[in-house]
Amino acid sequence: MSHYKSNLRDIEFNLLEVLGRGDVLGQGPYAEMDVDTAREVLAEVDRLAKHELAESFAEADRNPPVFDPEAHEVRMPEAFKKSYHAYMDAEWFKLELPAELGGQPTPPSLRWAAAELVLGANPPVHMYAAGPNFAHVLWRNGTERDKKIAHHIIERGWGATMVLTEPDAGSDVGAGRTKATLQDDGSWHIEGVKRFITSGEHDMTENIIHLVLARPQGVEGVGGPGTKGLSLFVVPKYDFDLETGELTGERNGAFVTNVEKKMGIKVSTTCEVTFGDGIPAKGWLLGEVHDGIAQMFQVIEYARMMVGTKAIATLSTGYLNALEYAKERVQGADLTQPAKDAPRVTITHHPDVRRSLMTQKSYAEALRALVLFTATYQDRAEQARYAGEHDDLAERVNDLLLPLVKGYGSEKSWTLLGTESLQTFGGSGFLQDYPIEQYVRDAKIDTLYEGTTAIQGQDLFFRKIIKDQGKALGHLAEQVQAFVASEAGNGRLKEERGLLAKGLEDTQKILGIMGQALMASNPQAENGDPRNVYKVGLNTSRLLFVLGDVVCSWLMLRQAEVALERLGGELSAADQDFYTGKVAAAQWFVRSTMPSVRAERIKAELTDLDVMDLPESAF
Ligand code: ST9
Ligand code: FAD
Repeated sequence: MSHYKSNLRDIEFNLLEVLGRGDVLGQGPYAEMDVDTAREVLAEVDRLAKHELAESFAEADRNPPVFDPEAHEVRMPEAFKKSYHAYMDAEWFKLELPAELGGQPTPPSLRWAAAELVLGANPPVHMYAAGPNFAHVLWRNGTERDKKIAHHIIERGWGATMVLTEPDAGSDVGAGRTKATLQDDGSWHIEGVKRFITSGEHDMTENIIHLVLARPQGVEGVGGPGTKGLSLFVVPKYDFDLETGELTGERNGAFVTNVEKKMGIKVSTTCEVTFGDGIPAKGWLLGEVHDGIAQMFQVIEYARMMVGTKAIATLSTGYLNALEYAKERVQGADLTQPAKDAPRVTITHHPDVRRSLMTQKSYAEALRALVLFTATYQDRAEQARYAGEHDDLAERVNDLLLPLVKGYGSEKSWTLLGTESLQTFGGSGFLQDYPIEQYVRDAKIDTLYEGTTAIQGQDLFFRKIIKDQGKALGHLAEQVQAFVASEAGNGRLKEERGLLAKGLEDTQKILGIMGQALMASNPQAENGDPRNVYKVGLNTSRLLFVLGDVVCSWLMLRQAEVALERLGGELSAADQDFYTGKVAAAQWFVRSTMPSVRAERIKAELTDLDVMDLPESAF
């Protein structure tokens, strides 16, 4: 039986009943992808995910890839290879590509909905399958040469990687020392050691294309310190004929010199890659422009969305597995039946188990809503691009929401998988007989890679709010405020709308405190002291969490409003349950998160510099 339990009903509810994707599907650039086709796509990806993709999930964890350090090669588990090829052969990657690259234009919201199914069933399949997506980046940013490489990647099914991290350059990408030296033929030689490179080596594709950030040497005006001095290079594992894509048989000097042993997602190879040690590592400057960090952020933005989607997909299947177990596990008597010989009941009868299940359900559904809501702004931005325009607001709002999807989404998912989903199984959750222990191990990474939670919190405040001058946040806050002031829910959601209003107000207060601290850190301000910026840094993670809770509360109440309308009409028994559950989950989410925002506000008000003044030796 498949470990993976999807929630297609909720995905379709989000897309079609709440977020109005019916107005986007089948229109303009997406003319060929109408609502019926979208449903078929989701149904087919769901089937593939539950069967061929999910099949190798546990086996590949127990029998991870084997690294041969002499040959610098990795042997992948056969079961996983089968899953990977089943996915690639089905060509769902074409949904991600524009028509010029042989793709099937599809709104991002539907793409992320389908991605949830793959990422829930077997996340590393999605990562190894990213070659065509990387090709899209080459095609979008590249010269004619890069565009040819993009076509080879897609047509020949090559793998690809994003190569930023070095031993001394993790969060601080700008500390990278890998260098690039221009050659007479216009190519570059890369030298340095990169660390933690996902999909850096495997035996599932004939070639791997590395997108490497390196610092150009000896060229005037480029290669300075920090991230702005980094350029992006296209570095293949094997040399190939540019016109045909045929491998020449020559090995390029990009060798995997170690594969990490990890806590989770073991089948996803995490590699040390050494460039230019002995054999030169030849590469090309992407687009022949020195704009590496901005180009790489196109990949990072996608990958942050992907990580957030992976996290929530795992929480959702974790919850559904826990629910199934709880409905069958008989243990203890009902709390109202103190007699020693009272009948034993399934654990769903216990209030604390219900608390736990509803917490899991409401977060899984809230985080899915966040992912798909974010994707609707990607729909807008992409539609504008197709029309040769630029939807500035849509891009800003998407940017604002990304740290919530990635940072808040991954923290909530990983924590709840451990504290609630696994816990529901009691001791059995700790065993490999059930998928939960692997979910917990596999989901922890989501709070770490693609920028740790601390980095997401800082990105949210400094870049997405302050640098943005509050434009995107203002747009969102207006929508939340309008909802609060509305009659949404026919009186049934009055209390929750009140709680949301208070949560929004408390969040605005926290932002105010942070804004004041930032201004007070300006040495030019009256009594300005640069150390006041620490008070901002002490609150960035807090802001990430409270804003996540506020946005999700609002999205859940929007869902409840739709559900209440549906509940007024004729419904099948399944739909009756679905919509009843929706209203209950929304009310639960708002009642359990919004009151805590007041406590967070009080903590923010109490922020001082004591912890920064404390001598390190006192920790
Ligand atoms: C990793 C991979 O962890 C793990 C999973 C692998 C999965 C593989 C599969 C992925 C599939 C991908 C397929 C591609 C699909 C693409 C399709 C699309 C066609 N937003 O603030 P500054 C830029 S990988 C946008 O001064 P610092 C911007 O250009 C490792 N851009 O930063 C800016 O200039 P400006 C992941 C941003 O202080 C410039 O950077 N590692 C953003 O120099 C400088 O900005 C990390 O994520 C943004 N949010 O450097 C590192 N932020 O301001 C985490 C910056 O002029 N560390 N830029 O616009 C950070 O993010 C740091 O904050 C830092 C700081 C490095 C940016
Ligand atoms: P550090 O940056 O050393 O951080 C240590 C701690 O300090 C963290 O808690 C962090 O939040 C905190 N911290 C650091 N700086 C700050 C700051 N300025 N303010 C506040 N707190 C801070 N990289 C790639 O390039 N390509 C990949 O494909 C890739 N895949 C990966 C796969 C795996 C399994 C792993 C583990 C990592 C991968 N990475 C990849 C690297 C990953 O992106 C980094 O691990 C991550 O960005 C954090 O860097 P670090 O590990 O060096 O931690």
